[in-house]
Amino acid sequence: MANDELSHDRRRLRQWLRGDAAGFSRRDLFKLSAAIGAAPAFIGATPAVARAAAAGPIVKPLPAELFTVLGTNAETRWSALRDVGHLVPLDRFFVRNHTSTPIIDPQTWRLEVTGSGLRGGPVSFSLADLQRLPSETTVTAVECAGNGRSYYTTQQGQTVSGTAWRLGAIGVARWRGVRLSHVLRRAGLSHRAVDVQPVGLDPDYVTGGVNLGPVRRPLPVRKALDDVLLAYEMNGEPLPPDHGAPVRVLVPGWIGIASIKWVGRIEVSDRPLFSPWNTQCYRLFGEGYPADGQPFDEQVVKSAFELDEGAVFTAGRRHRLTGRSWSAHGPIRKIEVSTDGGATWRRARPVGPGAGWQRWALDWTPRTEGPAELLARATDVRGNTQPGVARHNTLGYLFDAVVRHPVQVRTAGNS
Ligand SMILES: Nc1nc2c(c(=O)[nH]1)N[C@H]1C(S)=C(S)[C@@H](COP(=O)(O)O)O[C@H]1N2
Ligand SMILES: [Mo]
Repeated sequence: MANDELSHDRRRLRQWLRGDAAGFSRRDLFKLSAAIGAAPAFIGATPAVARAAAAGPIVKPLPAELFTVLGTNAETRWSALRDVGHLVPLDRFFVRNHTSTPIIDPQTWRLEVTGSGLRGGPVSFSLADLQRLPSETTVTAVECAGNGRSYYTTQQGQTVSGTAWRLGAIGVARWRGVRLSHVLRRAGLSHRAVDVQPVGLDPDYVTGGVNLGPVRRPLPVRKALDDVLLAYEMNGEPLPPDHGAPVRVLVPGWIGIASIKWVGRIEVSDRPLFSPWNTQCYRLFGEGYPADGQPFDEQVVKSAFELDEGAVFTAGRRHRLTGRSWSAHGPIRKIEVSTDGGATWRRARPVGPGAGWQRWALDWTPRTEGPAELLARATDVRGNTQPGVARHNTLGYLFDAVVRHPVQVRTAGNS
């Protein structure tokens, strides 16, 4: 599967280099780099939905005990996931916004499916139309490709650009919606379709004075027809504004940018599609990577403790360490934890189900006072494990190395 995706991306790249692609051409990219301004191809039709600007980039409250705010984004504090169960409650699910959360009227919202990959003309669906179709429920993670990015710098001394996430740019929820395959078939999907590109209704993303247009990223038709949902419910509630209300795309196992929020249009094409989100960003650039960047879609293996950095423990007392590990390539088979900076390792005990991620626990009785480092290393059923060092790329994606989590041990009475 991973190799199929890679060869699809490579094929798409070759076609793009030949200029044989729709949506975002190499010339467009050139124009962009020259900062001449927005090419007409970036500007989508203004959707006929009621939309009001939100007060800030994020609508829900962002209390400091639940979130760390990073620009237009908010990362979940791992200490806020202790004792909350398998799913991340909506009040603490991380938010990654390129611009700001739009407020969309679900009554007038429509999804337009359009493009050369349909047998006929555009087809539009209301929310009620989608809710009448058979629904499906899945427990799945959404994780930003840049989750853990800051550790390239703090742990490996490397320069990267982008939001300096620690490990809180992931959440697991129960999503309910309709299969994208269902909607595409109803819209008259042609056998000639190759790419499917959902487009967000949030404001255009402008960076460095250049308008990149609405947030969008193509999926190969095979993935679109596989396990992708158009989700309208999250943990049994209507999708909240910050997470894509009324409807978002949910692409299991793939980097968060694939899961387009506030989807208003889906372009289905008989030619490969391109957007800035699969050409300039969300590719691996740097030493050992091709000059045009290596495409990637799937997530890697990671682990985190349900603790703040610098958490304090009492020497001589037994503490329960808890955390979570996850992989896009299958269930977690083994979690090893070190409480002595990596010198010795013990197996942690899995807790609860393994959908989206695996919770785990192990007891620790620290003996000596002073700073300590906790490490967790997961291995999935396919044998993918976390290395000591993540392979550097300039945009800081896919940090999979074991994170060294600093804590303090104090003697009783001194805490
Ligand atoms: N329309 C739109 N969709 C989007 C984004 C965005 O800014 N606009 N951000 C993407 C990124 S980079 C991530 S990681 C996920 C985050 O989903 P969440 O905010 O629900 O946690 O949404 C993706 N979908
Ligand atoms: Mo992301």
